[in-house]
Amino acid sequence: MIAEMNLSAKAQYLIDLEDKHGAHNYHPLPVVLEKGLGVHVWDVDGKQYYDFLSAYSAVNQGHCHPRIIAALIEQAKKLTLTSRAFHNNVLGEYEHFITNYFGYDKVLPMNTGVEGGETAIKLARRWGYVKKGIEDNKAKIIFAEGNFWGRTMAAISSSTDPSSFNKFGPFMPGFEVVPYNNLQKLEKAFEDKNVAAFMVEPIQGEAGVLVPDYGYLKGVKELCEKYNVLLIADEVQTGLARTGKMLACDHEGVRPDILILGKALSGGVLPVAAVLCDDEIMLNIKPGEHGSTYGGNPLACVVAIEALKVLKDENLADNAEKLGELFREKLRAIQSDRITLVRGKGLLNAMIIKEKDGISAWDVCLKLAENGLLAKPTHGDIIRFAPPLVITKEQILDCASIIKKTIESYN
Ligand code: IF1
Repeated sequence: MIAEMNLSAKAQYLIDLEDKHGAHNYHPLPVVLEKGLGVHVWDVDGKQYYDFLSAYSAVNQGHCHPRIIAALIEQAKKLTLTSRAFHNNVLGEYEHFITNYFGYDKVLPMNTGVEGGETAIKLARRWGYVKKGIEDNKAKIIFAEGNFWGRTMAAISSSTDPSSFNKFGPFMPGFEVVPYNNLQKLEKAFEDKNVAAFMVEPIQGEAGVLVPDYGYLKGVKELCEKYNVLLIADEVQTGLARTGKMLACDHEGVRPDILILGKALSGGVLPVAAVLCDDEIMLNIKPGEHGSTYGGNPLACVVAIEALKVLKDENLADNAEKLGELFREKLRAIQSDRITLVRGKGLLNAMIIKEKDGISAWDVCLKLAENGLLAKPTHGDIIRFAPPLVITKEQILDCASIIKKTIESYN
């Protein structure tokens, strides 16, 4: 076993404060961060790290991107929140901008990713009743095994991970789960006339960066068309250039009926989420039937416009595509029987670590942190590697060599 990291008194004090006064719903690495810029973060003792989590892909544009922060500060001095009881002078511009950017008729602004998911399901159910003619209260939403879309009661009701749903029941009815990456089982489920939508991550993040077979998404879309079922793409984690295209669905040229975005929509500055779809679906929800106090607030609107502009202006999708290839190539070249698999797309990657001599993925992450690279283990044996997309070739090579050095130190 590797000993826990040596912590300064300051870091230990801050960790103890969280432990004493905060809920125990997380088990973070023992690192206390106080500053971030681009691909780097610094801890309270001044140690610099590469951030290979990017706040679960929320900081695709890099920490504290100067353009995004400038937009935030300028707007913060003028107007931050009106609620939707009144109009404001940025909401319309944002709605125009984002619908153009992604090619949908309308957007419904929310805050967190999970609210985006809830919104998408409400839209799909409403469409099911009003347009598809499903009998009231009979609508079904299909999900894929291993799905993750947040922590609300509805989100955990579709979950197949006991640590998400155990002892939180009773659960939301009208949800059904099929295996991921399996078109036959999906078609079987679609034969039920009450199915309104299939909600799916184009690459499953929380499940451990599970990339489906090429052709799966196209097949899903075809089945959706054949059975008049809406395709809801949860691109909260995979979208916004992370996987090497603006959307992960773009890899197969698939246009979802409902698109959910979150995380990097603000570049990590504040919670901003959005649900996009065409009028045929969106306009079935009328005034007073859905909303949010903060959804579409002026601060969020200007931040999101800037965050989206940065993605294109800095060619972050192309960078993710190119450097992702290079990164996986370097990881696959590491000589170690501890690594059982390297997979991913763009800069959303995972490495599976076989536990050996008591060294687990957690221990590897502690050692990586010591060596200046932050990554978080998941499901015991998977390490996710997802740096900000502003990373350079030189930096990604440096990081690959840190990972190599760390893993080979156990040989
Ligand atoms: C936590 C993982 C990532 C998501 C997809 C919606 C949401 C998420 C595909 C909800 C959120 C998170 C939330 C965070 C950990 C995390 C995560 F480790 F679980 F797998 F990103 F990789 N759809 N993902 O991945 O978005 O409401 O949180 O804004 O601790 O719950 P949110």
